[in-house]
Amino acid sequence: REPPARESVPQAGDPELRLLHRVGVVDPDSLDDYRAHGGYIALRNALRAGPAEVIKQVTDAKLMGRGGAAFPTGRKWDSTASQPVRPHYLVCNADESEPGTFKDRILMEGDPFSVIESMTIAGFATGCAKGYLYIRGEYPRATRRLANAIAQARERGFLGRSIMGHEGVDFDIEIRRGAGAYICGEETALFNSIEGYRGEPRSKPPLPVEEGLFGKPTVVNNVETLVNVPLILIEGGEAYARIGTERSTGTRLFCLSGTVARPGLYEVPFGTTLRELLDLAGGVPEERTLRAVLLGGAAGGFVRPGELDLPLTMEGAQEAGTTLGSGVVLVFDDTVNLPAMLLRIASFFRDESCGQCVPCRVGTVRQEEALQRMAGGKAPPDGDDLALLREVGQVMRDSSICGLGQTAWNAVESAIDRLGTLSKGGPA
Ligand code: L3W
Ligand code: SF4
Repeated sequence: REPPARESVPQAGDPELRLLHRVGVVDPDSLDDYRAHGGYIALRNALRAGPAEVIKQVTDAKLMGRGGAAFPTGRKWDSTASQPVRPHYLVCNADESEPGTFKDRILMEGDPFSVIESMTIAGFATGCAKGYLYIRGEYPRATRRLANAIAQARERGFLGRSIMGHEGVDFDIEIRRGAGAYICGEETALFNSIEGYRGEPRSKPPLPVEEGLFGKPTVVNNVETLVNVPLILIEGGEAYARIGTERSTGTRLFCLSGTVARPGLYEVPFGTTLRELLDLAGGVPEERTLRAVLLGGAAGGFVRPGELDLPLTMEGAQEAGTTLGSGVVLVFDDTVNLPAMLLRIASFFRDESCGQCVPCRVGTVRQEEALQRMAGGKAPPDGDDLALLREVGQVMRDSSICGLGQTAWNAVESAIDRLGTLSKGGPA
């Protein structure tokens, strides 16, 4: 399906905005104002429909996770709902730490009640008695607004016992703050953090839907994923699925930064091309020349200037050898020192590795060292260090416990293979 063409920059209150339609419009501290802007209609619909129907609607909508891995939300919810072990837990992953990502912060700061309503619907559908909202410690304003939203919702009967007067429907939310570790965004490290242990990922399986937080069946969803749910409950799963493309339904938030005229957060239907998205942000300033776009963040891959007609869908990104990740779009012009930027990414992964498994603990150090030698002119860009990078990268990908180690070499590999940055002929 063709996404609708847009010529102007989306503004607060723009009817084409769906996830962001209340941001900048609603008073984020007022439950009454949230309700005046359509808040809690979706929860009412969900309570009337019942848990099985809510899961069916989310499945019909073909909603996929927005944290990076794009797992079908309906399947995840169904797997948890059907677990006989009790209690079940819901976790909203708001530990937004991927470099270049700021979409969840804007949702939480600008429309906090919608995050709380969405969690309540998810908890109801999957039989969870309690939800944890695990938020990045560096987000104090979002934390304050969410805490206020939870308190108001509890006071007015939208959280706690007998939600909206429905006897037996009990659900509450507790906020937990991270302490600056990127790895705590990995779902099982996040469980350990909530439980009071070191933030180290667990081996999977068992999957969280079977044994998650406190060893109980757990649903973990990213903030943006959850905020799609009220839309589905209001318009119906099939209608929702008509937006976007056949396999990537709905809209997606993209965080644009780097060499674009108007960096910021943009919401577009899946299937919009990268060129159209850059145009919405005013494009690359005239005096600059586009060098590459890093799509999907530090674990993603580079798109070349000749490939901008790439449709922004899960499958389109995959075909282009990258991922949409958590919606990062980093634009580089020809003045950017790409090897130095890659070294910065490598240092980030070395710093954030939890050190639990050898391939990642050692591999991220070796990767950084090789890039340091190459960027500093102490080793030729096409010498032995290139072979070392490939070998170390492959070992990390094949044998690391979690996504951090498995993807720590993605951007470097993509730069070598697609941009030739580290080999002869690449820019210094
Ligand atoms: C039920 C099954 N559930 C898998 C669940 C699993 C998890 C989700 C995806 O994330 C991404 C990466 C980066 N039945 C299931 C099942 N699940 N099989 O589905 O699982 P998985 O293992 O494919 O991925 P993951 O390790 O959870 C990796 C991205 O995360 N990333 C950074 C993200 C940062 C942000 C941010 O800052 N906001 O999101 C770093 O690697 O894109 O694709 O829930 O349990 N059979
Ligand atoms: Fe820790 Fe890295 Fe191993 Fe993940 S891959 S468990 S971050 S050492």
